[in-house]
Amino acid sequence: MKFQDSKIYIAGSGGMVGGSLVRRLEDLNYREPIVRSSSDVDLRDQSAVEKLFQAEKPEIVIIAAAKVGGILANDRYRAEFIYDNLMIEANLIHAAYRHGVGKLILLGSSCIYPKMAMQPIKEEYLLTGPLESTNEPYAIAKIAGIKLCESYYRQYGCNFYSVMPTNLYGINDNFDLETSHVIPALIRKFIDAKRTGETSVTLWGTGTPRREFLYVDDLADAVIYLMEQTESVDIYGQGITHINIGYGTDITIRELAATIAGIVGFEGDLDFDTSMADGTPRKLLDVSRLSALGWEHKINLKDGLERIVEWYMRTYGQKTSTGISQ
Ligand code: GFB
Repeated sequence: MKFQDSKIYIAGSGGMVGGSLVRRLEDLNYREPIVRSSSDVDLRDQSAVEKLFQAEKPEIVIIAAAKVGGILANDRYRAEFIYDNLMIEANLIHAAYRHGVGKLILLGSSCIYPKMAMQPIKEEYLLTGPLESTNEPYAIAKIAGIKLCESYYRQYGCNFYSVMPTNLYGINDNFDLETSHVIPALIRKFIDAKRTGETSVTLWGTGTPRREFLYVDDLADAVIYLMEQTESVDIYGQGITHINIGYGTDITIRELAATIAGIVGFEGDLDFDTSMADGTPRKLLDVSRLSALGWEHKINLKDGLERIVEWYMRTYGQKTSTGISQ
């Protein structure tokens, strides 16, 4: 592989996605990547980022660093979601340009697309309609990131581009019930209910929204695959600004809940708190571009969920529910 000896900087290596990228490079016998914890380098601070690039001189940068969370966190911490993400992207992309980085890949999110986009969602649907309001600040920051990469390519010829993963799940996810995404929340709720003998579990919204879920190790595999073979000219040359990374099929939140309840062995009822937001009714990515490049997911949803339930029990099994927060 042509990049095996390159100096690759994984920004956000302390998170679920960044950690998985580091493990994937290790599996492929890559040179040890450059990593920094968020307490060592605050990526919102331009001078700190500049110092990091001066010291490490990365040849490739993958941006997995971001302020992320589920539907409630996005809605409640709107200022943090837009400010932190804009600063992280702008600082890293500008430093990569100034220091002559040979390739940069920015990770975004499927929430960049219009709320009522046609399904499955093609890359070219970006900026064709209004966004879902609960995550508009986060989506605007990620769209700005896409446009930063595109603009640095068009003005300076930088080999920078973006990839848009669908909803992700995996080990080291955030299991805090207020700020997490739906999969870790449901795993924790069903395990806690089983443990305490509760007869029902409350979900947010109506249970009818449809979501597509990809295991984080598949995402990491796809990103490294693209890094090895795709240049920015390939992306922009197709008249698009980014490439979707998805699972290919979606399910309703009610079906997801039934699957997780089955894995955990919870046999009680599902209640729906309809005062909580549903968010986008559906966001299934069109992955035909990625498929044409020869990549498909390997871990099916049921197997992935079983792995996470098993990991959660091993990691938090002995603790009370109040002992788990992030
Ligand atoms: O995963 P989630 O928080 O994010 O919620 P989004 C997905 C769906 O699950 C929504 C429902 O319809 C929620 O109402 N849901 C049901 C729950 N019960 C729960 C629960 O206990 N916790 C949570 N969190 N949801 C986020 C965006 O949207 O997805 C971000 O806000 C980002 O910007 C991310 O794109 C991937 O899929 O709705």
